[in-house]
Amino acid sequence: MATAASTTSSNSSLSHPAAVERWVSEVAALTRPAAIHWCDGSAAELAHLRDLLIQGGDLKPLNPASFPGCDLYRSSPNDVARVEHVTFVCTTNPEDAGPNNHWMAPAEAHAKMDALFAGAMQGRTLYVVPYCMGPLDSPYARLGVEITDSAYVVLNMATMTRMGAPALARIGRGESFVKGLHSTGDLSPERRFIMHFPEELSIKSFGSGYGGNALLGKKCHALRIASWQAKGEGWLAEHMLIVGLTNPKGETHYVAAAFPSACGKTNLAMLIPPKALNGWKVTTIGDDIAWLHPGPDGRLWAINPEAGYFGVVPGTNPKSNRNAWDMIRRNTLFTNVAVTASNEPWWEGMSEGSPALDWQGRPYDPANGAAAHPNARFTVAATQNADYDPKADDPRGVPLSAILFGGRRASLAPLVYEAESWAHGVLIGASVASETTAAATGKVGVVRRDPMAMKPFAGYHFGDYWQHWLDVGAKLTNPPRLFHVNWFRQSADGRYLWPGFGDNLRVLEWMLRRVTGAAPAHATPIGYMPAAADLNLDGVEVSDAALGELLAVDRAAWRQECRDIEAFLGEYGTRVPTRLHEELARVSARL
Ligand code: SAT
Ligand code: MN
Repeated sequence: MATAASTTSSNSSLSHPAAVERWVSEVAALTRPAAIHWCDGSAAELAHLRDLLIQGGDLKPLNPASFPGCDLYRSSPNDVARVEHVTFVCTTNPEDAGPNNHWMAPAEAHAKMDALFAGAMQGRTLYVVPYCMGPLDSPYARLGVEITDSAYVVLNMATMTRMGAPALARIGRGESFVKGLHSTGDLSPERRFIMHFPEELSIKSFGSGYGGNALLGKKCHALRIASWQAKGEGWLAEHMLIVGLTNPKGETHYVAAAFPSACGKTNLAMLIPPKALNGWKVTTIGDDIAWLHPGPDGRLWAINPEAGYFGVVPGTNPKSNRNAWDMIRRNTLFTNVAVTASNEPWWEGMSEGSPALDWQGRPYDPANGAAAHPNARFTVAATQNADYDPKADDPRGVPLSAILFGGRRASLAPLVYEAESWAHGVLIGASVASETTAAATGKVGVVRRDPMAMKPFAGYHFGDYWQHWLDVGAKLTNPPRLFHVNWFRQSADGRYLWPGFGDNLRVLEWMLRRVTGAAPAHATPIGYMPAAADLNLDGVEVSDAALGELLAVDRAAWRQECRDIEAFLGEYGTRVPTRLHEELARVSARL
């Protein structure tokens, strides 16, 4: 083997499963690192990596008095979001990737990537990062190993996953694992590709150090590869938060919700009840990804495969998300925020302080745009959330009472409506549309279809994916109810019609009364809806006119929407289940 790499002595006691060892040797021969480090996930190891990054100037400790244990990392300015245009699903049959993915033949993709990886780690350390997605003792958890040359990625993976020796031990007991190979390369956008090989359970990512491009356990494994695995194994890997809602009588229901990136999943997962509903308690299971399994009891059970939050920072303040605000004041890794003169992190939407340096480290000048990047992020352990739900560590997960779909839509979509059936709900999920956000490169604010908020993340053909949703539903004798919500409805002059944030609990409260059979609703052509009087609106300022708009179905606009949905489904051809066309025809006929 043509490598001078050696394992560091600090962790040579780890026993290395042969399959991992073999793959690491192959990768080392190709990438030629100066050293190999097998991560055990210990506190000492993470402290050492942090010191290394600080010494190298990549990580800047923030004010230790007000933000103890917090650091700032600045990305390369051209590397601040996911890059969907160079993200590929590489299946033997191009049809399997579907029109929703970019496709490349596996052999061609491997050749392209291996050419980029050749010699890419010279002078660098190759980190072997074993991780477990989901509780370590859960039968629903899945294993992975990421090889990366970025210590920043290792620190993020240590927070976002169950990383280290116990995960490697599970692999050592013979469980299969996803192989994720990552190098930051030279960060040039022309040499940046994110390739998925679902048939081989492997990922190759080159040229980016950012978020979903580089923390391979997250979108690449837990959504794109896992959705493919889930299809074969009868479960669902979804882009959903999971939240526990306990009413004043002490009854708890769990709800999952799919919204596109940067549409408030973290805020909903950490909702603080408004005063009028202060007998309620909201607890967080997860804020981004849910793995859903039909249980022996006919219910749908959810685990959060992640162990931390990689949340959008701008807009976080005590009013929008008190828990997040408190949670990110210690032991938090900030990426691309601004800093104040007293070396505290600063971002737009923060009600105090002012920026001295912007996210690129330049003296702040409003002429350069926002001080913090709009997609600036915090990485923090989920257990730091004051309302962390210990059931997030339950190997069985939690049973779901409801699933919400939603997006950011200034017009058309009402505040809330309920599907008539599972199949109707699958149509509603498949038709989700939202205005684009800063989480991905490209123009912001354009409405695009984002089925189940999975457009960038479904690892296979959407037609097959919708059929799989119908198949999973058929196995559930006690399925969660399916709803659509829109917190982002605006008036003609551009004001939000609904206060959102904590007040969204008023809508959730109605849903849970639907689940228990206690709440009234009326049938509309698009589904069941509440009247204003069916919602608890104590102590909230929403005018009758606004409520009228929020709870109305504009039939002419919805007839056009149905034509748009029909055209959209048409883009997916014959793999779209007939049942979805039938459900759409029923809605159209009622309109
Ligand atoms: O994809 S990221 O992990 O960078 C964040 C997101 O889009 O949810
Ligand atoms: Mn997300």
